[in-house]
This record gives sequence, structure tokens and C-alpha cells, in this order.
Amino acid sequence: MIKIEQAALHLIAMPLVSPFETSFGRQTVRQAILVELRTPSGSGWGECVAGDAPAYSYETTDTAWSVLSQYLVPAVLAQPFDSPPALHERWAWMRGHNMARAAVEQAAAALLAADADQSLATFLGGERTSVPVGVSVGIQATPEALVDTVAGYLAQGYGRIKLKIKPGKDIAFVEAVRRAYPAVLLQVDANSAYTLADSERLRQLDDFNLLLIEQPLDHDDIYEHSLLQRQLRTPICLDESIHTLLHARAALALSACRIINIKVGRVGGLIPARQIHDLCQAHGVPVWCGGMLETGVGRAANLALASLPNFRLPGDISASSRYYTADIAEPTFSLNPDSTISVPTAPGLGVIVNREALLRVTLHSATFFAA
Ligand code: NPQ
Ligand code: MG
Repeated sequence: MIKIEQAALHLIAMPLVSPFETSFGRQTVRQAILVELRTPSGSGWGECVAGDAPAYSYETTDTAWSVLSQYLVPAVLAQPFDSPPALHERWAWMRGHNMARAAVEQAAAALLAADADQSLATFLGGERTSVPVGVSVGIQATPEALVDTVAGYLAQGYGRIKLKIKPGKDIAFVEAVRRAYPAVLLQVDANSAYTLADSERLRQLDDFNLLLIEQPLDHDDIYEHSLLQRQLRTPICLDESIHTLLHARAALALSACRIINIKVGRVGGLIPARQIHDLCQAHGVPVWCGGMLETGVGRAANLALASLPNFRLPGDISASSRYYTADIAEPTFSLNPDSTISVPTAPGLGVIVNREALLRVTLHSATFFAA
């Protein structure tokens, strides 16, 4: 049993090393909320990946702060718990706000793992000691600029490239990268920028030997992806559309995709993420770990999750330096020569939050006490 004596929320703003542009906008600063659960033996940390604006998802740092402080933190402070599922039961009545839930669950899981003297990866049943990773490359002004940017990441050792695309910033851009690098593992992510009326255009992507096309159609649609998948040779991978185990089941039943991107925040925690992983594994459908420009806290949790066996494609888990010059957790993550990142082995999350570094990026904090 673990009893939380205090909890703290930290709203942070981290400057990105370079602007990150997707079909829904351009980001220069990453806001996030860190959840800290305090016990006499130390703190457990979780990261809420909601952004400052409701673009990728309806959740924002404001909605998450509200739900965390009014419902989730009080639930975790109310009484001791002995497992993540026991916590999930306390907020099972709640609709949505998966990113807020996930942050608390992650912090609790880190504490439970540390209490069991296990790494978070081992606690979750993970097997790998390092995880294949790739880099997600934002939309660039021209195909030439994109090829240059990709060249830089390849030189750093990334073995898998994901290109963000949108209508008009797609075929010529993907073609240029494929021509420059005929053998690189390549995939694209549209973040819902297309409709079924674009299927002719999307079919042209079949020529570039892509690993997958991520979330081409509407963020909350599964059915139309099933219609599109029938017209494409390239596997569709769903991201934004999958928030629950039931969504994953529907997507598999409809053959709406052949691959699923799992993000801890989007699906409400590590345990729901593992359930979707297990379901896909039983159906022979590979999954991979998505990324949300996490700090070292969320990155460590992603690595633990991605050590599970059915994470069979490289994750969007780049080195810390791809996004931040000064991360708030130590050690930071670096790329191994084989385009993997090592899974933390220390008990719990495996990274330590640097308080001074945290304070430098903190906009606002609040502390909560058990009754
Ligand atoms: C994706 N991530 O796979 C997301 C999208 C994304 C690494 O491509 C602020 C908040 C900025 C959420 C940028 C990657 C974001 C964000 C991109 C989500 O679709
Ligand atoms: Mg995506």
C-alpha cells in the first residue's frame, strides 16, 4: 500500500530547440503539467501531455489543471492504493480527460515500481533493454529544406524518419526525401488534414514504400479510415481516433488500420496503454509508441511502455536534445548508434527531476494535502 501525503502540480513552459509545425499549427514553446505525488520515501512524477491549445486534442493545460485539482488529485490523496488499476477504479465514473488521468497514474505507477524495487519497465512486464526509435520531422517550407532537415537527423543516427504532411505539403515533399534516401525507414503523419475526397492524392503515397500513413482522416472517425484503408496498399496507422480499448477493438473489427500508435496520455495511462497493446498483439497488429514532445519525465515512461513485446515499430521517442536544450530530469536520453534509446533500469521511473531546472521553467505550482 502506498499513501500519498502531498501532491503538487507544476505548470511548465519549455522552449523548443526549433519550431515544430504540424497540420494543426506551429509550436515554439511546449507547455505541460508535471504531477508530483509525495510520500515519506520520495516523489513519484507523471507528465500531462495536453498542450496549451485544444489542437491535437480537446484537452489543454487549463482543462487538465482543472480536472487534476478538482477530481484526480483528491482521488489519489483520499486513501492508500496498491496498484494502478485500483486508482483507475476511483475515476472510472469520469468521462474523458485521458491526459489528466494518465499523468496521475504514471506518477503512482512510478512510486509502486520503486516500492517493489523494480524499474517501471519491469513493473509493466516490459522485456527489452533498449527501444528502436525515430524522429518526427515538422512541416518545412520546401522539399529541399525538408531533405536538408532529414539529412541532419540521419547524420545524428536516427534510423526512422516520420514526416508531417498536409494537403499541398505532401507528395513532392515525400518524393524528395524518398529520392534522396531510397532505403530509409519512412512514414508520414497527417494529423487529420485530409478527407475521403482526397483519396486519389493519398493513393499516390503508395509509391514511396512508406511504413505507414498516420491519421489521414478525421480525428474522431474510424469508419471512413476503414473505407480509405481498402483503397491503399500502405498500412494506415490510427493515432487521434483511439482513446480507449473499445476504440481499438472497433478499429480492428472494421479493418480501419493495420497498425496503432499508442500514446500514454491519449489513452488515459500506462495500464490502458498495455491493454490496447495486448489486444493488438492478440490480433497480430503491431503497435508503436507515439510522442508528445515530452520532457524527461514523460519520455522515461514512454521508454518503459515501449519495452513491451508488441511495440514492433520504432517509437516517436527521440533523444531529449531533439526538443530541449535544458531538460528538467536527469539523466537525459541520448540516441545509441543503432537508433535505439536505452530503457531506464533504476527502480521507479529511472529519472530524477532537477528542482532548480524545474523552477526555471515553472509558470505556476500548487500543493495539495491529504485530509
Ligand atoms: C503526433 N507528435 O504524433 C504528435 C503530434 C503533436 C511527435 O509528431 C504540443 C502539443 C505540440 C501536442 C506537436 C509528434 C504537439 C502536440 C505534435 C502533438 O501526432
Ligand atoms: Mg500522430
